[in-house]
Amino acid sequence: MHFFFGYLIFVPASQYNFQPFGKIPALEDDELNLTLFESRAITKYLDLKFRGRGPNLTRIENEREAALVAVWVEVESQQFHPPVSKIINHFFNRVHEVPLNQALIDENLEILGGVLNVYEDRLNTTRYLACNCYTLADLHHLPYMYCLMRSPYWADLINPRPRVKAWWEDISSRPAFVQVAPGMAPGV
Ligand SMILES: N[C@@H](CCC(=O)N[C@@H](CS)C(=O)NCC(=O)O)C(=O)O
Repeated sequence: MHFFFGYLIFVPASQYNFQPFGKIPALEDDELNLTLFESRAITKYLDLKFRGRGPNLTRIENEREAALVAVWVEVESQQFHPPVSKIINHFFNRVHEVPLNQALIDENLEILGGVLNVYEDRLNTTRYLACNCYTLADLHHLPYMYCLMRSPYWADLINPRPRVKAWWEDISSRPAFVQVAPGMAPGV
């Protein structure tokens, strides 16, 4: 199995042919002669492939929980990802000397604050976003949350929301994430 994940600032993903849109990540599974792209589809596949060998991240055996995982996976993709990616990607573009657009950052910080208010309420009823178990819905937040938390300004979005903060501390201290995190983001 090969996992392709480049370092964007130095090597544009479009220089590779890992996936048809010239982006990363992509995954090749030789065993099944299968090439996958779209990160959320890849994580779902890995959960299926390694079923029984780690935590069950889709809660597939439990109809109710599996349905809630699907909901909160969508929430990450449709509500959290658009504003947070605009902020973080703008920062990365600045490495290429794109001038700072403070209005864009402020506008998206406000949208993101609204999303995190919903999370704060949700985490009052369940330990994790979908249910009381860690699932893909939580895992999908790790990369961009990690970038946010490395900035003293953007971490202020998380710290005043006690349940979101506790959730972040929980999911980011899982051994698998602790292992990969240091390679994830250049100094934000
Ligand atoms: N929806 C896709 C997004 C893929 C994507 O935009 N990847 C970014 C990195 S997070 C990328 O390859 N950027 C490099 C580029 O656009 O050249 C996924 O989740 O895999």
